[in-house]
Amino acid sequence: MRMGFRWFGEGNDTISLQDIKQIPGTEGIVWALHDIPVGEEWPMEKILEVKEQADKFNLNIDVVESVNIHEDIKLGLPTRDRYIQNYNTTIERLAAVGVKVICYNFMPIFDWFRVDLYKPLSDGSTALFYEHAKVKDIDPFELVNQNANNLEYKMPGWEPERLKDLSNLFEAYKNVSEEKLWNNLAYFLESVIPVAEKHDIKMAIHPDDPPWSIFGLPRIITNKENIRKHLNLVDSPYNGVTLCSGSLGANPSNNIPEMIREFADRIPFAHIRNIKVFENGDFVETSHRSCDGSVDINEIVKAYHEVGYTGYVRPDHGRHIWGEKCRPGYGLYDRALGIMYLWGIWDTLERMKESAYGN
Ligand code: DNO
Ligand code: MN
Repeated sequence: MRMGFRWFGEGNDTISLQDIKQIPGTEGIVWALHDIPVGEEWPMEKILEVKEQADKFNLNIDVVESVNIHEDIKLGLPTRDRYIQNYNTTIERLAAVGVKVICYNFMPIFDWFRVDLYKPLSDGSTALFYEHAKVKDIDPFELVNQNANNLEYKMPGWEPERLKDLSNLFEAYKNVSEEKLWNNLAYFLESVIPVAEKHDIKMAIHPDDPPWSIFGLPRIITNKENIRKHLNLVDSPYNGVTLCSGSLGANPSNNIPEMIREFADRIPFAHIRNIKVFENGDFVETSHRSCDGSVDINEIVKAYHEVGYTGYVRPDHGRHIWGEKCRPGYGLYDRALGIMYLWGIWDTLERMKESAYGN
């Protein structure tokens, strides 16, 4: 596995490239141009700027997360063709600087969704928290306004400019069933995958987080059957998945090691993180350690090792620990600890393999 670390960019992240460089076994940044409005082409000079910054620390820029999808594409509006064209231009430009994987998601309106970004845990840390009953009752407008005003940082997918238009968006999605959303995804892939193929960039869809419908909006990348369906929409190695253990793990019936074994050659990028799922459907993000949460990270790493995984990996969210002030879920310390846990398991498995062959 090739380890990366999500970085939000100079002036947009509390963490420096020097910090990232010092995390053992970390080869690259997982990056994006967060200030380019969704749907626009990414300017070459801005792409090159990130490359230059990363080059100074000998960190690769192989994985981009995310080139977000304009709502008109997800809604299947006639204007989608223009945005798909821009997307393809961005793919070409990213390929020109050596990018290998683009992560994206196909969630209507929101990206990952939580109720509390700083839920206190018993050890004095805080973490992202999803409260099932609250999401059922809450008015999304109120929640979004609270978050948009209170946050020091803009959350990916929560950009206030985009969310201003929330009621129109909700209205537009009234006509979009799950089936329609699948069709709109297929339309997007049919145009984008040949371009990705030509430029040797793997497209990797991120599962929906949480993996079920919220606020009546359709969500489709939620379980093994649906991931299989997605991969078959365009059956190419360039149409892959970002297998996120934390997103899929929120539904305890998702068996992630099983998915790794089935989809091994279609997972160019993996997110590995743990969450604790409660009986009432609430979940909170925990350390990566298997026994701290409900997702068996040990078994997951074992499955990747077993299939001879050579793709990219990153720890996903972490808790906020040791008083760190950071972007919610994206501090340095807990994610760095997560990386060391993942390497600890991996290196042990490697040793065991070597000794099994008598070395
Ligand atoms: C959740 C995170 C997400 C992810 C985007 C991908 O598990 O990894 O924020 O980055 O949904 O587009
Ligand atoms: Mn993820």
